[in-house]
Amino acid sequence: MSRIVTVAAAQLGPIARDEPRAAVVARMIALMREAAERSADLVVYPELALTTFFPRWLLDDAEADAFFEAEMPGPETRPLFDEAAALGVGFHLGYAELTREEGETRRFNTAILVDKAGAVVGKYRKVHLPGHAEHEPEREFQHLEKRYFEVGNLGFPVWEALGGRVGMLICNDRRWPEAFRVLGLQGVELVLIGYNTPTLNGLAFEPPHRRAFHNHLSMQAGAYQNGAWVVGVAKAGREEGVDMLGGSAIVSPNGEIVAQARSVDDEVIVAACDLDDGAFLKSSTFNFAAHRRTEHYGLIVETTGLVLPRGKAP
Ligand code: ING
Repeated sequence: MSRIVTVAAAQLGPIARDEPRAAVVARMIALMREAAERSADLVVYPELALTTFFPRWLLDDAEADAFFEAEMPGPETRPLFDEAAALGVGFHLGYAELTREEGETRRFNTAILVDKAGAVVGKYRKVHLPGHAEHEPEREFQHLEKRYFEVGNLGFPVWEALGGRVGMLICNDRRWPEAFRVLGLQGVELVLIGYNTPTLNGLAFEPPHRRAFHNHLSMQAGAYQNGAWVVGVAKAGREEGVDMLGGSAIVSPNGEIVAQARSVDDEVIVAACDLDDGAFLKSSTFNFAAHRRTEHYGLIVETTGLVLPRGKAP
């Protein structure tokens, strides 16, 4: 039996700081139409897909809030939802979420999953926020996600959608095996990940080829070790003077890259993903019930970071 979901990774090239949302949405709709022509059931967009990667600058509150969405869909994103419903495709969208919860204004780096009928079926808020909260003048460019976003408060959910079990991570989350494993323990079959990854480290030299390697290494390992498809989608290219990594990829449950973007511009790659492809791995090599031994993983002592055999707490 097979459960094919045809997935399109809709990579975006650079978005200028002053590029209107409407212009970006028009680019996204063009990619969605191409994906639909190629029989896609689902279109996956990058992290913070509607704007430039604004955490690269120190901004005042008003400047920063201009990059957030106070409603989703809002007037400027409604055309994307309408187009998706008209084409009969689902989509994933990363964006900066401004919301009110318990009387407080909250700001998150968020991703939503929208089904073929245009309903938001899932929301995830980025947990692993890289970078720093205060301006660091020694950096070539800033990475102020800890300044502009709160740590996500929705956990790592998995939803029944598109005929399978779908989860989402955002960018830096993919570097943390625990994030994939929490999804894996819920039987995830398809993990959607948007990313904005500078090709260079703002602080110290790191060869660009290594950034590209770590990007795919993280996603291929996450896919294989949890027997799930992983779709990683970049905001790529030279964006406001900073080179952003491309390399959008669709990775099979065996960790093989089955489709990869070649450009650092707007580009659609497509793969027919059989959600049953991970079943053998989940029943054998990564049969968690049969092989995982959590009782032997020891006690992680948060303060020291030491992993101690049970019963030997300091
Ligand atoms: N960007 C980068 C990412 O995790 C980064 C930041 C790059 C951290 C390389 C560590 C090493 O891909 C975002 N937005 O998380």
